[in-house]
Amino acid sequence: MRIDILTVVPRLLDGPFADSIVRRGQDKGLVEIHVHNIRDWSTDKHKKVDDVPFGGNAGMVMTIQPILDAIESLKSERNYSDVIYLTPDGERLHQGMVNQLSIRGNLIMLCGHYKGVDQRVRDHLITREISIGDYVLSGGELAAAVLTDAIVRLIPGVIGDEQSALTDSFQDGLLAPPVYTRPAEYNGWKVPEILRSGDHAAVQKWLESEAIERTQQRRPDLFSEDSL
Ligand code: 6GU
Repeated sequence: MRIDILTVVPRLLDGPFADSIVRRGQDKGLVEIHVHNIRDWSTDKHKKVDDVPFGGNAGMVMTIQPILDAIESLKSERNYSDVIYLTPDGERLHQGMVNQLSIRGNLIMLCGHYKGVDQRVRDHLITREISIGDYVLSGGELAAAVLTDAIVRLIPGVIGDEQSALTDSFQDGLLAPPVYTRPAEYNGWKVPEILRSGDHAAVQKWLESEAIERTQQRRPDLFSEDSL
């Protein structure tokens, strides 16, 4: 899979893909992540990428030209299954959407900045609009990083068996159960006896009931329909 991210602040994305699991996915050749500066496509003599809004409200709006040219140039090189616009008024991201996106083809992610992009970009070029939650970020870049991370870790081969994405919180509609490691007792704090019993079936049963209890306590909404 290939993910192309279009932004006016590419430096915001220097960090998130350079380490850990997303780095491993790239090193293994399972995903390519390319961050592009929208300004590089601007035909304006000052490389402008924004302008004042029609109607006269405050703030600046990202113009069509560099975005259209960037998307067209990417599309002329390969196929993309979606052109995603990261925006707080998009569909709120959940694990089910991430699962879907991880088994589709290449993706373009457009990061909004300022007051966002000209509506005609959204009408004619964007196939999907995604928000990562009900709060406002300064731009779509951190949201694109979140979405990319969530997708990449699901690409087969990126995560080893030892970390299994299937046991993540949300993947089975439940929050993950608590985890413990050695030592079995520290500072007087003990690991639950059942985990040290060696009874694999009993351990699995306990973990499942802990996951259910944790979900009931913290996120009862996950038990209602359409939450995944
Ligand atoms: Cl995708 N963009 C911005 N600017 N703010 C957000 C968001 C996206 N998702 C949640 N808040």
